[in-house]
Amino acid sequence: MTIRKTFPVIFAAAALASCSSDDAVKDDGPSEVTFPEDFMWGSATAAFQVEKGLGNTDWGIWVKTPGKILNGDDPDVGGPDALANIDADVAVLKAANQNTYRFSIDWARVYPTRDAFDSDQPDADALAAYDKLFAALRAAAIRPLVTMQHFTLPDWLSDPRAPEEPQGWERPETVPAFEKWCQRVAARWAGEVDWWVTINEPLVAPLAGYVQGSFPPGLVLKIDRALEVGRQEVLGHAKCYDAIKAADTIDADGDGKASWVGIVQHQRAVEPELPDEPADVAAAERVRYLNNLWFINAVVRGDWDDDFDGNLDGPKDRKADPALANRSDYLGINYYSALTASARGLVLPVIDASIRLDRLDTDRPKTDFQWDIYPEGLRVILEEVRPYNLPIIITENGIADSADRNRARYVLEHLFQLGLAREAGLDIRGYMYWSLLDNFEWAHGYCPRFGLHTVDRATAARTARPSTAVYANAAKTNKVTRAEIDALPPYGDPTYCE
Ligand code: IFM
Repeated sequence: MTIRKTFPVIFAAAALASCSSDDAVKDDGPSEVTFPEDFMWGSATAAFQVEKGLGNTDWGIWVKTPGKILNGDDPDVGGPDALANIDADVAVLKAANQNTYRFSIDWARVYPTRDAFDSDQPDADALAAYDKLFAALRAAAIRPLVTMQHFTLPDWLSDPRAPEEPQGWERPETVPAFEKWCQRVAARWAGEVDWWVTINEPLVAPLAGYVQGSFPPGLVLKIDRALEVGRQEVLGHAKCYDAIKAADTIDADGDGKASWVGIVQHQRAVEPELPDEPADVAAAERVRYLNNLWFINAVVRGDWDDDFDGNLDGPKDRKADPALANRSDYLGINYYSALTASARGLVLPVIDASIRLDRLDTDRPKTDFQWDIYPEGLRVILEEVRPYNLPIIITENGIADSADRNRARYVLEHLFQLGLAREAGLDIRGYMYWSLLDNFEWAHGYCPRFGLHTVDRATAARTARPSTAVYANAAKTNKVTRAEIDALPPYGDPTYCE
């Protein structure tokens, strides 16, 4: 596979979108932004990051493999143990004025073995635990936003001990099995849930798992396999969408629609490492297309760019495929930061660029995770998705900040940009802070602290960090003012997490 050296039209459109929003964010703008009464204010978690006892997943195997997780951290030791602390979590959500909770239901917890899945014998304890969570949320009038797959897969579909064999989404049985999983979850909890996510960040797992090697199956620079994972996830998403639509016919929240089903993408504000270097500018356009637009084009427009080259003229490409198009009722956007792309360094095949996510050579303040703090970038990536004309939920946005020194400013500045985006006509329905709790940050273990709440490693007690009150006030008043932001201390040095 080769990537075109010319500048395809599809890239050019994205570049225009980001330029115009760049101008907009430089405006002095209003002194406050407001949000509607029915705005979804919430925070997010994912099963493997906050639950215990998921050793029967690919990640469960991965974390037991020496050297894979920073400091040898283990989600079964000293984590939030969320299913044993449901009341505590719902109480802290409520105390922070949140009306929405995004979490995932873990496939391997509900169906611990292939036999259990094939014979549709779900684990009774797992069902009871999730039933209890739904009941507690309902009692607190907190809307669930449920993710069907957040990185982990059952070990009977994905086994990192055999990385040379096809794993997870590469296996032919995974897409049909995922379709069944979605159908069963949606049927069981149709009366509780209206807002669904199919797959969390479908392009992060293949990049980390097949290019970078930090996620299972732990391969490095296996680009063709990574791209195949991305393709299969598009197919899996579309099948899951249809399955949920058929299974969830109950309008649980009375808004006139039984289900809202969306994809969640991890979008970065993509920038050339050297803005005056045309090859870097072209590299940034390719990365922007591949990371931010390729998947959405497939599931919203049905445009299947099989060879990832930015055009639909390849032998396997398809335009407006009815089996893929219109499969996202809203766009779930996870936004944290920028990335830089360059035509130098470790240039990845097909992508034809090298990519840097952390320690960027910019003047921006950094988080404990070495990511740039770049609130204006939120508008940049929101403008990129304006052409899809869909409702948007910020399904994740947050900061690793163990000292809680920068979190309040980070949240309010991002909310301000979100408010500006609403005023500029984008249909933004909600904001989920990542994360409700300090939790297991994948290969980085417990080191990065994203939580609104700390979790005592011995007792699992939750304690709100001071910044939680700032977020809670925005949720209560549906408003963020410049004066509030100006009253906060400037960004301070992070406590790097290594
Ligand atoms: O913790 C992750 C989450 O699982 C997916 N989105 C990014 C977060 C922070 O890295």
